[in-house]
Amino acid sequence: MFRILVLNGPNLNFLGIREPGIYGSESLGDIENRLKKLAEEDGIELSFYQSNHEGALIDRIHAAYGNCDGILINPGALTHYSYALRDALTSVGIPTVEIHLSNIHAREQFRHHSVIAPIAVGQIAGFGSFGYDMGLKAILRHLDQRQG
Ligand code: CA2
Repeated sequence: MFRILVLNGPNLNFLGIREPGIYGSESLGDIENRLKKLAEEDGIELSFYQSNHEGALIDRIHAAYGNCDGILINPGALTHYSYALRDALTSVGIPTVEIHLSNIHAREQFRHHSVIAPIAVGQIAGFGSFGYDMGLKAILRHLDQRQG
């Protein structure tokens, strides 16, 4: 059974409360509940963590070392500048899929670049909360293929 950690970064606790036009009307709790159902169908063990603090996210990534097979992460704005978050993901060596609700490439210039993308298995952006469902499928496919 694969163990997957779903991480969400700064401000994503505000999902469903403000800016539904950009980020949708579902709360983070709604998304997590849907993922739990999907995971049950696929026999996956999911853990969830959201923080507005870079260091707390890094600590959670370190804690995943040795007891987690894959990570789904929406790093929020840390995507665009946090080498510390990127280094944490590289340190633990856990395959990671990067997720964004919005199409970061169609927004302000500063959102076009991700420092996480080069060390991720792949990036999903622009499909709203469905991106998390896609990310779960994608990480499972990746882990299955690796297991051979
Ligand atoms: O599109 C995404 O998922 C982002 O990671 C969201 C981040 C943004 O900084 C990235 O460039 C793209 C922002 C998350 C803010 O979430 C809010 C949710 C509801 C209301 C206000 C902010």
